[in-house]
Amino acid sequence: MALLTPEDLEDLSSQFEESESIIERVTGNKLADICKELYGKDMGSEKVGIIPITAGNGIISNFTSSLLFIAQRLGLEGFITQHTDVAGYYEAIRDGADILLMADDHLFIAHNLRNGKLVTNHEATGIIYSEIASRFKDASSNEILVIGLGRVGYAGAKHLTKKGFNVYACDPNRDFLEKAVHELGIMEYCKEDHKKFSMVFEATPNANTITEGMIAERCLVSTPGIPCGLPQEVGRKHRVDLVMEPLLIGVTSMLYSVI
Ligand code: 2YC
Ligand code: MG
Repeated sequence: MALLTPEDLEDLSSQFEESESIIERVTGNKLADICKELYGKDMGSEKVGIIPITAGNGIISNFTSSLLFIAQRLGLEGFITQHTDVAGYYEAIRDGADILLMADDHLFIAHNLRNGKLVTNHEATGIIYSEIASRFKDASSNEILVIGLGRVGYAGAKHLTKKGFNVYACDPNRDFLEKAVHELGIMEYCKEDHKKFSMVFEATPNANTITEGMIAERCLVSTPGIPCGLPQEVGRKHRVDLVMEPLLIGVTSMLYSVI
């Protein structure tokens, strides 16, 4: 999994606000309203404890401060523990946290200590980005393309099949593809079919995974992926709408899913 860099998290608040306005323009819905409908409930007065974790590649500067920014923006009280790791975990619980947020290099989780709900970033990110793609106002059919069937892509493809969309997908890893075809009943996307899509959910750690042949006249690309899967010239030439933000859309989905 590609680890975020401090550069990725620079002026994250404006990246997030810009993404919010694009989401509202192309779906007609605010991100918060999409999450309320998706998870069926609204934010309460939960207190969020954010614990820096030094394991593996260690602290990513701006990571925990970015989480505090989004918690407070959602109207929640939040704090970053003075201590890291286990001492931080103890401090968060001692100081009354209801929801814990912490990430090492393998997993980023939200855990609600009051109702026991636990979610991973990759599940919540896959669900919200695929949901955004599926709500494209100018979609020409209910066929949607999923590029990348790793943890994030698979979670999105599963969400879309449950919603009854005609899901086509591709991934250079045949095992990932066969697993998703077998378990989710999705269809393999073959470029020879020249099928074009107005809704694309891209979840790969690779750049330029989207080609002109894939996209319909009007198209929305929704992707948490860094680097961007949509080549700039393709995006410009075909006036493709792009929802792409490295962290906070996924964290918003995490918090709504555990309240
Ligand atoms: O600062 C800290 O507490 C670090 N232990 C945080 C490590 C986060 C590692 N995960 C990532 O960089 C991201 C995830 C947020 C989603 C994809 N990669
Ligand atoms: Mg990508």
